[in-house]
Amino acid sequence: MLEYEVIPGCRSCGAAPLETVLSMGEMPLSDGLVRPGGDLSSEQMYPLTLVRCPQCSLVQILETVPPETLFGKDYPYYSSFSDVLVDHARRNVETILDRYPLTDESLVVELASNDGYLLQWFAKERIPVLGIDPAPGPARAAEERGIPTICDFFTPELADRLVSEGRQADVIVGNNVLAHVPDQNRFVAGIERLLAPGGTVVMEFPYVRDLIEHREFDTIYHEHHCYFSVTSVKNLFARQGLDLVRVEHLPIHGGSLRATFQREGRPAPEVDEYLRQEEAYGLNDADFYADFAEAVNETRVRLVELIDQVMKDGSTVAAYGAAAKGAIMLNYCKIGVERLAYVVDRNIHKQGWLMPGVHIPIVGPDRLATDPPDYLLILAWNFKDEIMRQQSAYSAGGGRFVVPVPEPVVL
Ligand code: JHZ
Repeated sequence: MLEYEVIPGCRSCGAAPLETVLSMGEMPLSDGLVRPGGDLSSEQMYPLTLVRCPQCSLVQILETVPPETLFGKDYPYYSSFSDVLVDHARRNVETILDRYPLTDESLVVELASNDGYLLQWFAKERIPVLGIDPAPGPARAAEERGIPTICDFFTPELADRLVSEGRQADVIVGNNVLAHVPDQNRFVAGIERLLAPGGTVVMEFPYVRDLIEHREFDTIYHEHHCYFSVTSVKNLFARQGLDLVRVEHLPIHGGSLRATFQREGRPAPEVDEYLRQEEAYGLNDADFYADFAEAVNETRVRLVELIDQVMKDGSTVAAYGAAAKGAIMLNYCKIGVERLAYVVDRNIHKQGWLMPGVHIPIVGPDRLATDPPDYLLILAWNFKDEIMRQQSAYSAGGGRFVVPVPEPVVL
């Protein structure tokens, strides 16, 4: 198997050449945690280049690492370790149930259902569910909480198999999965085939406008092949006969869009409003992305300066959140064991491992009580409020939090 491929043209419309927005050099896989005691020198690094399509304006990365490498047996991301995310999923389900009548004869299918953190809320209402997720650990965790799960990648062929078994979906949910797919058109074609007549598709994904405006460069990694706007996602689904009927802008994960699609759907007024705004704002023009590389570099320099300054004054620093974005932040800024003592994470599947590339040990939150640093860099800044609430004892003891983006600040 090739280690990675470089796409010849746009992942959505096929146009070439693509325009470079940010070259991030060589990065490790953001969820490729390293086993301590292993051969650290054999860790694979991959180029990472953010580009945009001048034709359809889709922002994407050039490099495709095979999905089997990205979401293999040690994939460590389990959604249920954030209370805010689980609650967000519960409210998402409530909204879907308010808008679309479902019964015990309906079927809700979730693509990238992870550990069942979202489908559990449908199941509680006795609505039949099916999860699909290629990562064995999270899929097993979902099964253990009673969520039937197919541990596989979602493809048009899998959709056909489910349809032939009489399992068409009345609602298809896909949160933070669209970007993870290298071939978007095939994936959406599969969604269209699986959808029952009159069915609805509800997708959530990070909004590229927030990424650029808030310098969320650490959310650029090999798992995220694409960075969508309303315009680009509308075009992608329209190609497969699915109309964008609703758009919501949500704060989760640093700013996400929830987009709803139906066959021959009638768009709510806000859809046109979002499209108009994106056009007026220049989101589809090269200029919008022109200063991003410089802005990102500024954040990187300031963060390293801030850490070096407090260390010079004799303070110690550790980090919170062995997130995928954390791996990119540390590697892009070259912040390693010489600066950070450890990275805390609640996820027991990450504890005991080392951060990709920089090999900083991941430990449980107890460490903050026994060996508190003077400064705690919140790598999972998207959950900073939840984390600071949980760690009120740390701050009461004099510990300070550092948030890295959009610009590093001490709170
Ligand atoms: P978190 C994930 O990215 C994975 P990551 C994925 N690649 C994706 O697309 C995006 O989300 C959208 C921990 N934590 O969610 C849990 C605590 O320890 O920001 C996680 O390891 N205590 C599919 O990995 C990490 O922080 C806490 O109180 O960048 C957060 O990772 C909380 C709230 C979190 O995403």
